Amino acid sequence: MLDRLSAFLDRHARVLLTTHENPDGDGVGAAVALAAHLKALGRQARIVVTPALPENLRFLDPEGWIEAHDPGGVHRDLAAWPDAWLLVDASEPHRMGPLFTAFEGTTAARACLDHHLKDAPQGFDAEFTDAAASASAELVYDLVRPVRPGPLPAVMAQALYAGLVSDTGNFRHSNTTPKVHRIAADLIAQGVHPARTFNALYQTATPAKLRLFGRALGSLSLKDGGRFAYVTVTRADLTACGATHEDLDELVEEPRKLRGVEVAALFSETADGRSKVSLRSRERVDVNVVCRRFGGGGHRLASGAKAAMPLGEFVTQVEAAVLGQMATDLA
Ligand SMILES: [Mn+2]
Repeated sequence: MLDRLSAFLDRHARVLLTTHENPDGDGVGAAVALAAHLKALGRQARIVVTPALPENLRFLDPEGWIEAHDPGGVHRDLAAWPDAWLLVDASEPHRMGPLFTAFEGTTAARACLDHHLKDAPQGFDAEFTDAAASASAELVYDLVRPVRPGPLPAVMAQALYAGLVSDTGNFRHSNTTPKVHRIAADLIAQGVHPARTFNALYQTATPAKLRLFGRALGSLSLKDGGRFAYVTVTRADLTACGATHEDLDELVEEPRKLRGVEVAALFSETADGRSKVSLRSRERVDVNVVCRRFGGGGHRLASGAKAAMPLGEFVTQVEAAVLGQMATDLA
């Protein structure tokens, strides 16, 4: 797969890298590392994200490579720029959000690089996926490291490390393999600071975020004898706390902390009025199956979905699906 990816990148002089809407540390980290690699080879690489890069990921872009998608302005003709358009850390074109329109209109070769579990990706000319990888950053590392045996550029090492940290939940999730630790060890030996990375990624809460967490924890619901736990956040909650949707990050980890919980969920209302769920499974329940039923997906132990229905109705439907899946998987 990586040989195919390498050949694909070799065939295209101008590579546009994008990731899923609301970029995370892995999508951004993998894209930055790959851009650093391509630029060092003398290729043209751009990274466009939507919406803008979150505050806590800015340290991954010290060179200012990342462009916030501006469809009415500088990116009006974005579709015409690339020879290849590579979606990083997702394998469903619509997950690009507003960037999808340009993606649809480009004559560039369209490809994806991803580690999420999905059916065969649709809508691409080439796909580079490996569900066994912990993170997209792991795939980029595997692509880059053999051809760069010496010291890695600092930007690249930092970006790859942040990607691993993000998708393994600080080396806590079940995708934390011996290989992940070996890669991390290599990157730390290159000069990456684990504590500084953790502080930059996660120790960034605002008072509004803590107030929102307090309010959300007050909504805690327990079902099935405490095996399913969830919290709910409405747009009114966000407003009351002066919080933003970015402040919901990591909130789903709170109900997951409960002893005896098999599945934890965060239900929220999106800015465009849809309902959203983030599901986390302790180990045995496949929440990817649940989310796919609602048009979403992700991994077996971490998935999400959105639906155009009122939050209360969505909670009822997802709860029924989760309890059904738990009955199957915990039998
Ligand atoms: Mn990822």
